[in-house]
Amino acid sequence: QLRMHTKEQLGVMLNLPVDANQLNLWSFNMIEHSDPLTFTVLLTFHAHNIISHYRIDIETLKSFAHALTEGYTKFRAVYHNDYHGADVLQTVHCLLIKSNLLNVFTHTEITALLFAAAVHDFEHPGLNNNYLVKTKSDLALIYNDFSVLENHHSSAVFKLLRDKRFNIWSNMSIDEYRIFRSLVISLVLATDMANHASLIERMSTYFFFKETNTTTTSTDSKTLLQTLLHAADISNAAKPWPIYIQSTEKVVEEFFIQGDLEKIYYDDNKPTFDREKTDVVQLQIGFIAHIVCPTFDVLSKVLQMDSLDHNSKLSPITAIHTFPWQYDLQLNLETWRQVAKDNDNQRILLSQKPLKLNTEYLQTYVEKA
Ligand code: 8BR
Ligand code: ZN
Ligand code: ZN
Repeated sequence: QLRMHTKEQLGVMLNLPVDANQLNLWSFNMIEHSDPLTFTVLLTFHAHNIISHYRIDIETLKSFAHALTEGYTKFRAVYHNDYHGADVLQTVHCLLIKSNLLNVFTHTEITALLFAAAVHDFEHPGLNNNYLVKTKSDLALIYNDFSVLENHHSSAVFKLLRDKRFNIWSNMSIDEYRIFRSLVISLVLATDMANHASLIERMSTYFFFKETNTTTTSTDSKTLLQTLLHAADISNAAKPWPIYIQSTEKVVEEFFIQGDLEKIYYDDNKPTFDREKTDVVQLQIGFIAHIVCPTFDVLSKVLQMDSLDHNSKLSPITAIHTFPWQYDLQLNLETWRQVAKDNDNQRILLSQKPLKLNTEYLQTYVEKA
């Protein structure tokens, strides 16, 4: 395979603010860097041989990253912006290199996964599907209320690729492009949180068959790719506390802006998230316990299982080293539970209006842990 530049050369040549090794870290904090999509797309695509394999012109790739950034920042969403897109891309890259999954997927599948991660929230308006449906928005009408945002993210990015200036896949064969496009669409659509339960269920059914030896098939690769992207999408709760808490402040503020709009413009006395009433501590405990933990549990299980199939068994020490997210996830959940027990301080935390998390106060719990 033709490799145009070594890792070091690409970073230096393009004068990128981050080097490839930094992106291999689970604890990499995207918020600390500006123009995050450009360096993350360039470095991760290069690391997985995508630039050389598809003979992507670097200027076209930079133009694409730029156009992607414009779409992600179009509505000035507090959380669902270019940082989130770049963060999910970097996290998917991290999950791939820290597991044995690189040998499991085809190069087309890896390319589709990384591309889907980069584009999965393109042109996000900072309002959720529920809001778009109940306000009878144009988007909801176009997509008949079905995964409105996710349909739009995927559709809009493929429209962008129609423009020669941004078409990074011009050298992909027609047959490969058909497979690639179908995979990207199904990956982006699977990021709709409404699909969480069915995705976990599909993964669990696979384990049941595997454990009872009623099948010899290996994991359905599309389901596994969807789980990886879904996990990366909610991974900030499984990152070291300072990263997680910064993201949470942004997610929650985006929810509250939606709540404000619901109250002001739609006279809705039951807004989705009311900044006066929402208990952020309980919201996060619920989010971690019911969404994030089951997702990462199923993922850890499959990583251990697939490494059994394709490699020798991992020792317990290797497993801890390989899966840093389990440790951070448990610690973050435990921290919120400590905060929830502390009534006086919780009152202080929740009495601030407009509600903001008191990061310094919360930090004391991490230090105690
Ligand atoms: P999307 O990025 O695809 O929108 O998925 C993330 C969703 O998970 C949020 O829209 C929200 O519903 C939920 N969530 C909550 Br609650 N807390 C979150 C957090 N700390 N980080 C990320 N998502 C969170
Ligand atoms: Zn999304
Ligand atoms: Zn997302």
